[in-house]
Amino acid sequence: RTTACLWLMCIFSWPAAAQDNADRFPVIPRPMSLTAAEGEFTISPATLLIANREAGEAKELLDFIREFLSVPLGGKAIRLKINEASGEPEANTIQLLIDKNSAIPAEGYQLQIRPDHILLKASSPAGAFWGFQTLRQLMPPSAENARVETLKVPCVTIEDAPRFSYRGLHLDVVRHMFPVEFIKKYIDLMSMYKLNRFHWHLTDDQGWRIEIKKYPKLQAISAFRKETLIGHYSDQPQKFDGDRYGGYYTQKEVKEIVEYARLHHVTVIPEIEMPGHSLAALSAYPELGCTGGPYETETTWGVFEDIFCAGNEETFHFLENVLTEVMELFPGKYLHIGGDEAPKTQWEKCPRCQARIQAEGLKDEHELQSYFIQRIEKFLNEHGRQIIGWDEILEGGLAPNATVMSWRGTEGGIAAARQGHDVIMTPNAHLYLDHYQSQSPGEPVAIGGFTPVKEVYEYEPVPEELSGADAKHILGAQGNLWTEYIPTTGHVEYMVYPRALALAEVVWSQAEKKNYDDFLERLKGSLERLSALDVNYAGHVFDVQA
Ligand code: TNX
Repeated sequence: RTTACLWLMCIFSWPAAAQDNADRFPVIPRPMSLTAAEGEFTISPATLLIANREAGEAKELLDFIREFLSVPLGGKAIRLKINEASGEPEANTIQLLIDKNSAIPAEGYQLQIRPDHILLKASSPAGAFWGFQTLRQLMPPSAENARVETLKVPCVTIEDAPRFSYRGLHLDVVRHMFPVEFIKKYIDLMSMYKLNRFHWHLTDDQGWRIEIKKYPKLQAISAFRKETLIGHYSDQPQKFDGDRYGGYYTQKEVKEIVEYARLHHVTVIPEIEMPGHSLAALSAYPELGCTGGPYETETTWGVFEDIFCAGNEETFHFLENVLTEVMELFPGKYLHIGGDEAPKTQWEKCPRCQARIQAEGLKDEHELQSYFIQRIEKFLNEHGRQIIGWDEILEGGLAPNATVMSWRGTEGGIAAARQGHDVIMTPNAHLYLDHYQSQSPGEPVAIGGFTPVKEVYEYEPVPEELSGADAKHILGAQGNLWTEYIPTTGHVEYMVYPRALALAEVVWSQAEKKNYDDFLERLKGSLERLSALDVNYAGHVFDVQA
């Protein structure tokens, strides 16, 4: 009877408590454990930030916290004391304790808010940074952009750690290009929701968007096309240069973005597409294609037959030189080499490709693609880097150390994990943010599909088919934003938010902690924050007031 009683108490008290927690603690992604407490702490200009010695060494983190707080506190940074803070309560302090020997998991944190002090503990600066993002979400939304009367945060104890180490968001800057400042904003928002991998799609048929000093024609020719895709949009000036559309990020700008991301604990993964989706490069260097061209940077979107020639040694020299400059710009372990949608039509007709198939004892053009990717992988591995490729790199045999990004569903990811390869799940049915998100008649034209926020939310990255050691190969998941139909920054934000918040909960929160209704409640608070940050989220795709 006691059990039945407890059970009844649970079902009757739980929804109200959940609602209350969601209102008071609108944290996304949902933490592992959250215990509400009475009262609140007021952060004021008199609050002292105390760091233990290890936290004191994380200078960039301390700067980040103080700069963030200086906005709501009216321009002045709070005082900072670096010492051997013990974690004992000390009135009107925010105590930051980092101890690499503590039992708190990597990227995890503990946050305790009491009426007279705040304690934030972690085993790494990254964990403390994510903990601060939680604290940030407990502040009033106006704290983001304005001086506030009082900066109160509700009392609570939170213990938290991510479920997956790879929590990705992608952006295609080829089909349409976006300013450096916007890329930074994109990264800042990612980090607010504890997403930590920015997949930057930099090259494709419609443009080449990264400066490569050794190949100036990539800047002069490949970076531009005759016109923007899908007609002309008028709500934002297009990047036109005379009568062309396009542009590229200089190496200086790339470095700036990589550094900005580093300060936000986000790793940037650049993608240089090969052997397909390469018409922009071929338009400047036609000798790298099977027919010798001429080629033109594409003004429509799709899958095109002209791709890098696998029979030509020059192709490999070119790509190795390009990747050498790319490696200098991106310190992360992974480089994405594409590998998707590479029709074999030209390779079938190309004498040099056929000669290569013969010479290498390959069965067919699929094995030739595998040869191509393996050669590039070997080059990058020799430089201490790892490749990620779209799931087509399974065809003809996986490169020995490749990580697979499973986009045409989950089958590719399942097969790769069973072969002992790491996998990042990005199945288009659940995680393609270029799909329609509502059936409202006012939706702007999208590429197709229908992936409402609930569909994203309900995605489970570890397929039922995998267990044990195979399941451990699922590093995480990623949302992709291809921009064929997305010409402006406002439109990017409209497609990404709020769906990226659902994604954040998929990759960070424990599966058993997920609850869509509770998510919607917390989303109300988050949307106010996004408004304060001037984010053009899609508010009408669901009724948050319901
Ligand atoms: C397929 S996803 C592509 C992209 C397109 C996208 C549109 C992938 C690896 N390749 O080139 O932009 O569909 O949804």
